[in-house]
Amino acid sequence: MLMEQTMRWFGPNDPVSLSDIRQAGCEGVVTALHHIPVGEVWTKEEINKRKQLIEDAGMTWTVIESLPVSENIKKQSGNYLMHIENYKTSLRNAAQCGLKVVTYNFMPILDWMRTDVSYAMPDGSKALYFERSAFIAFDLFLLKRPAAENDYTQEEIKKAKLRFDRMTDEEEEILYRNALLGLPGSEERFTEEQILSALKTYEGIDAVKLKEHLFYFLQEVVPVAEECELKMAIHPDDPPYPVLGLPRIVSTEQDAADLLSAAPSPANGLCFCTGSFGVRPDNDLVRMLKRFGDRIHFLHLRNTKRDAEGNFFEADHLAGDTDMYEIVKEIVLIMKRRNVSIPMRPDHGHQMLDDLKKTTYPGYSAIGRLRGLAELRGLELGLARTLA
Ligand code: DNO
Repeated sequence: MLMEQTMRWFGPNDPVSLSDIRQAGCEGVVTALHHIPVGEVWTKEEINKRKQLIEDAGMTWTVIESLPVSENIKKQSGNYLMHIENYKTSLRNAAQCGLKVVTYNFMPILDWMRTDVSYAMPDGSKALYFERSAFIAFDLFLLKRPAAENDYTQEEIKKAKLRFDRMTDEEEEILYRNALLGLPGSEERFTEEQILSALKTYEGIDAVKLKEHLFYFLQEVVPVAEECELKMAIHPDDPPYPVLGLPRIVSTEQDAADLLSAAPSPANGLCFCTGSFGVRPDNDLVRMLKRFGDRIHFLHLRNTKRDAEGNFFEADHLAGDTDMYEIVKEIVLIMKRRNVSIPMRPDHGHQMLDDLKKTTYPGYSAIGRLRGLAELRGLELGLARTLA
């Protein structure tokens, strides 16, 4: 039994077509109804429309990425109880349409964050990059977040200042745009005012409080997921530590253990993203796979390369700090033990070849992901045969 191979598809506006994804060798796509405002119900009609498009292209849709959790639920503010009820209704609707896995995250305000979305690799392709000094420069000198300097050392601030002073106006503009890119799948970019006022609404919500809110959410929705045979799969924080003074609570092995035991049901599981967890040297991914294997319902396979300063770039899928051989080996063993095929997607990819001339969602051009998928597929097949 092999992993179910999928790619993310952002829907009919995605410049990467369903036919492209099928030609990459995927059996399915993972997608979301990005046009439905966060907090509202996904109706069966809308879900089925999307499902039909995918099936007409010869593939299946089993994983949602993402059914987003509203800011009100994360903060327990405003109409959050109604949003939780809506979430349950969306889960029931998704299950009735035949979907199996629901990916989501609990990162406040921002999803993933990079400072450069076209970082030149030595081979001429382009990667996503997080440069710590540039990020601190953004926070202190572009966003000008109040009291931001308390989050950094004097040394870091000095370096960020030097970095900032050397930036051209154009570089500042690009950094600003990258950092405020917003959520993948939306064209929406936050303005400076929007971010600063959103940040203010998190005053008083620290990591302990945010965890309480996550656990409450899980205790509400997991029984519904269980009853309709859906699996919830939380995506870790990216990068896996606090940013812009916001708490982040799905970054470490301990975080994962805490949230899994807050609602101890097989329906409460993880989207195991090797790229996100792998940025922290204190996360031992193989150990985490061994420990949480029964609760992993979706896999994002990706690699990063970090340095001592806290910078990291997205490496080739089989290179970087994460030993992909050991990871895939562990996954093969988990699937064998559980007798299931876990859906995976090659997460992100370099912009390369013809894609260098195209505009796609950062990280989601076709050819780089196809390369990642092809390499991972070969690795898995070899391991599965050997371990059979
Ligand atoms: C980034 C993605 C994440 C992920 C969400 C899940 O490329 O892996 O944006 O989709 O965090 O909710």
